[in-house]
Amino acid sequence: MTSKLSYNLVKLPLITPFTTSFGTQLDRVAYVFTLENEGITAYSESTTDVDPFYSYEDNITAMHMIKDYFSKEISDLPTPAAFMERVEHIKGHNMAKAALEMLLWDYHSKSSGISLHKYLGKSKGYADVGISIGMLEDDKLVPTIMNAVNKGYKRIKLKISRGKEARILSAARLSFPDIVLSTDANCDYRLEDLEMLKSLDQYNLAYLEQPLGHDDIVDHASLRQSMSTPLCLDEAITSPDLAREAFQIDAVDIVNIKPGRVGGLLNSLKIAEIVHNYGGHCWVGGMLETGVGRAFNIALASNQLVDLPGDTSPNEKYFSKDIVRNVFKMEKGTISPFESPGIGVIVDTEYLSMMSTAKGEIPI
Ligand code: OSB
Ligand code: MG
Repeated sequence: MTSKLSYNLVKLPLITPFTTSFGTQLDRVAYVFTLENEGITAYSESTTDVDPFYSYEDNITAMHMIKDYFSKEISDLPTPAAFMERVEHIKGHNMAKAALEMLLWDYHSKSSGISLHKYLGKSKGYADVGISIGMLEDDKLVPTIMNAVNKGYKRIKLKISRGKEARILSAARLSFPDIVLSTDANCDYRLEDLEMLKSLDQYNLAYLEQPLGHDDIVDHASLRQSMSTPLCLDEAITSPDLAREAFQIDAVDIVNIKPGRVGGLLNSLKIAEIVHNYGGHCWVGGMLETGVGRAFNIALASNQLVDLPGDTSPNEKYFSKDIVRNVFKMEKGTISPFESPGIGVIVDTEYLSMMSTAKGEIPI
């Protein structure tokens, strides 16, 4: 077969710097992969970033794993399930695996002539949308929330960090007593901060996202017992097994599913199923993806098992110009996935090339 795998490392400036407890991001720097075979062009995006601050993976580790281990497993264009079986013995590196797994999903749904959300099955045909708002200067917080509420977002999530939580959440609640509000600590607390974390119950949050360690579920189980606010896990759920274990030990109410973090869409669907079977809830998160990664997230978020609004804002929240020609529009707090085959995005190859700091081919 004459398939070709290539990559672009794009650097797109964010409209607003994005500050979490682990740092401030000014640009989205992402590997975009292209797979060409017999007239079909498939795309994917690695959710890794320059720094290993959200998880241990970064762009360089992802490229190493893809070049040295994973790319050779896609030359015969296996199904995503077959690919995942072949790489199962390679530990971790879920974001790198996911980049190729999702490339195969786009390829196979395109070669079947079916849109990805339908190809995945059980689609509602739309995704409910919330917004993730990074930490801002005090005077910008309330206007930013106001703007998001006016745009119709169905849930507002505010990033917090140790020591800043009360200022941020009390300011938000004072101005917006009734909005659906959640907060994300990105692992900034420890169980010793129990009193501070318990004090968050007063803000009537839809949930508290990932307060404790990135690889912890046991302390989260203790914390959950002491709080009335539902607990959502993000970083800590890196596999279907960990999702099951977290529910088994009562460590979680809600899972933020990110296909990159869990090794792709197949594992994402498995996790959604597990969450559902345990009576939990889930939503699809994001990693500030370009229009390519965003299209996968929105297709997944359209699944019937995804029952809460996710962090899948329209492209315009992130970039003044995206690398795709067709951007998502939000209407009444929902976004519809594209109906053309695969992820359905039309990549602006000229702009992609212009914004690339590196590009190349990976022999397969
Ligand atoms: O924890 O959900 C997170 C962005 C980068 C890294 C981690 C997270 C996030 C977000 C933004 O919250 C989600 C998005 O809008 O893509
Ligand atoms: Mg999170």
